[in-house]
Amino acid sequence: MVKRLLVGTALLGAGAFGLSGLPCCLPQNASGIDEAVAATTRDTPAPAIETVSIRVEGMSCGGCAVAVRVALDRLPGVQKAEVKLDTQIAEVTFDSDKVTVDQIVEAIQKVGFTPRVLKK
Ligand SMILES: [Cu+2]
Repeated sequence: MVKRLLVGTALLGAGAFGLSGLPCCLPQNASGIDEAVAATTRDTPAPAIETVSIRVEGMSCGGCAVAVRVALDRLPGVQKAEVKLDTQIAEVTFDSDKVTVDQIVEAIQKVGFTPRVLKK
């Protein structure tokens, strides 16, 4: 009886934590996704390929990571975007003739997270 009560309390606590506080999935300004990806994607292969690692602060679940990845994938010039929730790192391979690191950073900000460029 006592044991069962304790388990119930623990579950309640976990539930309360999950529902409160941290921005989850698409926070305040989810409409930013459309703005971030408004430009059309061109699929012409290009030579000036670079990779940037960006720490993305504020991701709290897989939905957050997917939202960031989708926003990056849709940027013209982004060839590949990998977003890892456990390390909070996004690795973006992009064509620097078509998109800049600043634009990539901006796309992450627009879906509600805080990007910090680690290395270019
Ligand atoms: Cu989330």
